[in-house]
Amino acid sequence: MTVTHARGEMADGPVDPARTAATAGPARPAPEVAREALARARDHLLSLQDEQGWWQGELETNVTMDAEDLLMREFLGAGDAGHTAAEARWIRSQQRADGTWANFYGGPGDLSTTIEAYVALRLAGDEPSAPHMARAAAWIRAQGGLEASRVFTRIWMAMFGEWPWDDLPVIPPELIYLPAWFPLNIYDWGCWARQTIVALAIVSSQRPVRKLPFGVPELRTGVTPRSRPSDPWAKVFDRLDRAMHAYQRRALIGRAARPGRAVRRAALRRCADWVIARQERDGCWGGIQPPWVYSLIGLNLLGYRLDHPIIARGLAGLDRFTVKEDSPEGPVHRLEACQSPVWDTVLVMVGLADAGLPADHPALVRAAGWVIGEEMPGPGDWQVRRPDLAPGGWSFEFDNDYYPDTDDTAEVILALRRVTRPAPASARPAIDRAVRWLTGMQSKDGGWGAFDADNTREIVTKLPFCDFGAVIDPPSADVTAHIVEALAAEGLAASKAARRGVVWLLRHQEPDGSWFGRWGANYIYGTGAAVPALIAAGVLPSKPAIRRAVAWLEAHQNPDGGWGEDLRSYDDPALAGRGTSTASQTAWALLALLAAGGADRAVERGVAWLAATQRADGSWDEPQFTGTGFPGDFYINYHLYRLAFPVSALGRYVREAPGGPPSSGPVPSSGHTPGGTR
Ligand code: R04
Repeated sequence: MTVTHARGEMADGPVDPARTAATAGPARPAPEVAREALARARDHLLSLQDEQGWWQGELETNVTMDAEDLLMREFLGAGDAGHTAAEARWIRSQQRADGTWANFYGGPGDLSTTIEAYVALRLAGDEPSAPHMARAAAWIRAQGGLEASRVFTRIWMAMFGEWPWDDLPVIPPELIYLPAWFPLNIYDWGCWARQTIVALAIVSSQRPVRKLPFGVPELRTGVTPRSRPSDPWAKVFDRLDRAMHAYQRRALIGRAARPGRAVRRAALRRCADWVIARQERDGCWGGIQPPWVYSLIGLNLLGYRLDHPIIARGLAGLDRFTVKEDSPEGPVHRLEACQSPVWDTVLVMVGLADAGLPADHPALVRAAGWVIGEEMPGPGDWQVRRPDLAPGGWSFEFDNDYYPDTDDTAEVILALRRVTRPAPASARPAIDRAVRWLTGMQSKDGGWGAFDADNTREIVTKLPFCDFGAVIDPPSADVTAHIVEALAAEGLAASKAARRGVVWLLRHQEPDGSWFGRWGANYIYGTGAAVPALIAAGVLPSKPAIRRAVAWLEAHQNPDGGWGEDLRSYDDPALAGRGTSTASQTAWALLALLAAGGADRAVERGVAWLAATQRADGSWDEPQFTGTGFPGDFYINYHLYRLAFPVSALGRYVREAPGGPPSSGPVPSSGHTPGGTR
């Protein structure tokens, strides 16, 4: 790893690593404390850059990733004793005293996660009589058992003969034939759900059963809790599902020649071709674990053996998503649900530029060169809704070429703009393509979804197999804000697209003055995105919408000076804006307050919290998850959030504080106002 510390260009010179931030003491003037904290964090970030120019923090989620990896390997016969033991060590290490596993740090036990972890540990050899297993099983039964778990968990159990396929919703492969204008066609699904459902349609149509060497009757209660759906559409689909079961029995199952079989066979071929066409260079599907795992299983069931290049590449790719560590008990493996190099790199670039790194700093130039090489040339699934739009965007991961997203693309624009001297020759045309693509991806209502335009058909959410996670990709405040901010930075605040985005944001402000956070936790993330964007787009700081947002942030500042928001706020409105202070959430609140102005005391207390809680190495501890995959169901701890966002916030603070910008002396200015947001 080459670390590009250009010492002469650093604002405050080297930092004594032995000196902890806490010794700075509260009596020191805030700007000076902030400058020191910023220098430490900036240097730490610089030390983490890969030689190729990118940054990537671990993307931590929950043990269903590891459990399903073990289950998949058992199903495919692709297990390896050492890997199994290492992954089981990780799963065991995450169990809590009450026997449960949670979906996020400090969260409540989750039934489906605990069931999957339990079965995976049994696969690894843990006996049901072991105290940690007995505790888990007792808790599972008390929560309603396997019968009360999500559809995905029961599909896994059906694959091992521990749950009847007849008691699962049918996912008909014939869905692939529905034209893109017809309700419930696969392009009505969010792209992550689309890829998962097509693969699962293959799997569930085969109704495979590969027996485990043991049973798990201890996880059953014998009571089926499924109450009749109350929503009228859910009722319709419930009846349709029963009809589908009857059709499958009569038209498809059994040895005699049956009507429908030829159609089914053709549908499966078409699903398989659709899946195969979307495998990435690195062997993944969509850069995320669920479609990856189910695509491998589905294709295997259709006859693709483990040594077929598609399957072999898929399994090898999973290995590159496995974090490997040593422990006193032996190696520990855990699987990342996804990797975030593009997202992390551009957030860090913005942070470092905010911290005063000059626009021609080697770290930024190298990062920009790498980012430009990651532009997606097309084609992609987004073209189904925008067939006439030219490609030009970025995705989140190393390899996810069919699914560029608008959120990453907006942040890429904001990052590349901060690297101007010497401008990589290809930056300008890439930024121009990105602006055109983003403009074309705007949804009808003026907002932006993450991966698709107008992906808003609510009816999809009523299907019986959609009991987990978001399944559509409608416009959200955080994504819309990032795009408005990027358009404004490009001088396009007066464009029709940006103005409609601003109107969308103003219309979607919550009654209490905050904005909802779809991809980050939660109202602090949404508000931290919306306020800087609105100010950048020319909304006056004195406008009521901005003052109400500032008042909301001030009212939710913790007594310690930081901000935090528990992920349970997605389900419990009383927890909106409330929770233990974290570095990333404190930074989001500060970014909004700094953009809006007029909250000096709150800003100083927030900055003091960041300085006082900083580690000696310049980073922050942040076990709390502040990233959102699916509100209510799936959460992410992005390990670089704790650094990238505080560096932005401290950098923008220092730039305006008495004593001037963070970089002094012969450092060329970036040519932009702080953060590009003023
Ligand atoms: C931070 C916002 C950036 N921007 C792009 C988002 C990229 C990551 O999106 C996803 C990540 C995911 N993980 N796991 C899933 C997932 C989906 C995403 C997932 C998918 C299906 C099922 C369970 C989990 F869209 Br079922 C890490 C917005």
